[in-house]
Amino acid sequence: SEKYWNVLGVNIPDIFTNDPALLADYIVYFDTRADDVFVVSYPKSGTTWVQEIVWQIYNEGAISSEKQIYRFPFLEDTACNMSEHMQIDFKALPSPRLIKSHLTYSTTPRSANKDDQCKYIYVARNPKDVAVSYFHFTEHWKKEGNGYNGPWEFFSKLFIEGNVGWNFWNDHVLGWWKQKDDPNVLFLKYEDLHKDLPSNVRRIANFLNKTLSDELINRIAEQCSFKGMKKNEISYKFESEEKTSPYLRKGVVGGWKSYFTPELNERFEKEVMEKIKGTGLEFDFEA
Ligand code: PPS
Repeated sequence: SEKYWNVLGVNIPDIFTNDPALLADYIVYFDTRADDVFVVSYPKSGTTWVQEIVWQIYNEGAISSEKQIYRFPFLEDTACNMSEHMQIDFKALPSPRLIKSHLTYSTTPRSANKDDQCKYIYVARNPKDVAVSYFHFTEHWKKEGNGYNGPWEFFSKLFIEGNVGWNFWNDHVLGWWKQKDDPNVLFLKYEDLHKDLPSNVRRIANFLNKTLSDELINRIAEQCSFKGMKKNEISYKFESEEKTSPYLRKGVVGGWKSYFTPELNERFEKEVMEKIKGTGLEFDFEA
C-alpha cells in the first residue's frame, strides 16, 4: 500500500522527497512573489486542465510540447527532491512563476504582507469522480514502487477515511472554500468548466488581469478541451514512451456511477457529503 511522509500534517507520497523535514522547511520559508500564480487543488480535481488554461493565457494561446511539469512545476513534488524525481529551484525561476500545488489552505505558502499577496486558483470536483480518478491514478505510482495496489472497494474506504495523499477531501476543499471571497482567490469547479469552458477561460483571464480577445478565449477553450489536450498528450506524460498520459484518462462528469454500489454511495453520503452540507458548497454529480 502507499507510503507517506507527514509534512506539516499533510500526507505526502514518499516518492516525492527523501527528506520530509527539509520539504517542510522549504514550504514554510517559501518566498512568494506578488506575481506568482498558484493552481491548487485536491488531487484529481482538474489541476492539469486549469494549469494548461492558465499557461495558455500567459502565452497568447501557444501550444507547447514541453512537459507541463517543467512549464508549471509542482511545488511539493519537485522542491526538495533528492531521489530520482527531478528537482526545480523555484527561487531561480523567472517571474511570473506558475506553480502547481495540492497543499491545504493553511500550508500553502503566502506572503506575510497583506499588500503583497499572489494569486491562488483553486479547483474542486465532485468527490465521487475524484475518488474514482484517484484510484486509477494509483496505477502510475505503483510503477514507482509507492502505489496502492488493492481493489477499488478498499481504496474507496481509504479515501473516505482520509488515508490517502493530501488527506481528507472535505477538509481540503472546505479550507479553501472559506477563502473563496478573498480578492486573490478564485474558486472554480470542474463541472462548471465542463458546462461552459469559454466563460471559465474568460473568468480566469479576468482574475489574472489579462485582456483577451474573444477569438483567443475561444481558441484557448478549444485547445484545452479534453480532445484538444489529448492532441498534445506528450506534454502531460511522465515518460515519453508511456502510451497515454495518466493526467488525461476519461475527463467526464458522472463516471463514478459505474463504480459505486448502493452501500458505498450511502456511506459516502453520510461521511463525505454530510460534512459539506450547509456550507453553500454544492456539486453536480452528472453531466
Ligand atoms: S493531478 O494528478 O491531481 O494533478 O490530476 P488532475 O489534473 O487534478 O486530475 C486529472 C483528472 O482531470 C481530467 N482532465 C480533464 N477533464 C476534462 N477536460 C480536460 N481538458 C481535462 N484534463 C484533465 C483527467 O482526465 C482526470 O480525470 P479522470 O476522471 O481520471 O479522467
